[in-house]
Amino acid sequence: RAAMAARRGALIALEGVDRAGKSTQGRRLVEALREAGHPADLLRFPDRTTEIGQLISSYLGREKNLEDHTIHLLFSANRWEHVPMMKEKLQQGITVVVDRYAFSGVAFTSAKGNFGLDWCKQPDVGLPKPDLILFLQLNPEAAAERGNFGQERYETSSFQEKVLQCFYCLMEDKSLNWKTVDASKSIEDLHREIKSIAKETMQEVQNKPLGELWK
Ligand code: Z5A
Ligand code: MG
Repeated sequence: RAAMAARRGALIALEGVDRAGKSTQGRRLVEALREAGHPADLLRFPDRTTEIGQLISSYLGREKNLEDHTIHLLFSANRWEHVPMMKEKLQQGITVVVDRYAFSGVAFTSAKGNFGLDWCKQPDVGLPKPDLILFLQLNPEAAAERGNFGQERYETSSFQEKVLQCFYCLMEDKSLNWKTVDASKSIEDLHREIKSIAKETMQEVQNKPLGELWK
């Protein structure tokens, strides 16, 4: 009997504006999948623990100034440095949940103005393509109820509004599987919705090859 092809894990990205609940939902999703017997791992971008990540972290914390192209490329490099490990996990059947991904990369840089969308996308072309991108939609008023902005770079309402418009541009790309969810719901209700969409996606893609982003 021919061996059954190994089933791969799904790559699921969480995106959305500041305080939408990406990190909360990422943790909950991975916990729930594991409890249900599906191997799953969480990755967070930026990953501030690597050398590149430490540079990014000091930029975000305003301890360090970096030229705009430079920081864009560092965010991208911070994703690329995880690609071999991500591919290995996916091939082993582990579902990988990423808390922010290339879409944040493009949206935040292009919100600065003077950057073409194509230039912003280029460094991330060829990254593992998410099988699902969950966009956690939250209006600024609801986000404000979750506390004030932090002290990091980019954490102002005028900049976040520009970022949101850039996300909308990226969502027009129908070759990607965007799903918008209402992030104003309770943590628990949103979790249930996200878990159900994630499980559906995992089923759908388990025998399909992993794609390459924007290629
Ligand atoms: N950035 C970039 O420029 N280029 C790139 O390539 C990448 C990122 C990858 C740091 O990101 C910055 O880097 C970010 C984008 C830029 N700049 N900004 N803004 P980060 O991911 O490290 O940022 P963060 O500190 O994790 O914040 P966040 O992502 O904006 O928050 P979140 O993960 O979406 O939300 P949360 O931490 O889960 O929840 C926020 C609060 O709301 C917390 O108190 C929760 O308990 C509460 N919460 C969560 N869900 C709910 C619901 N459903 N109801 C009520 N309250 C809730
Ligand atoms: Mg977060």
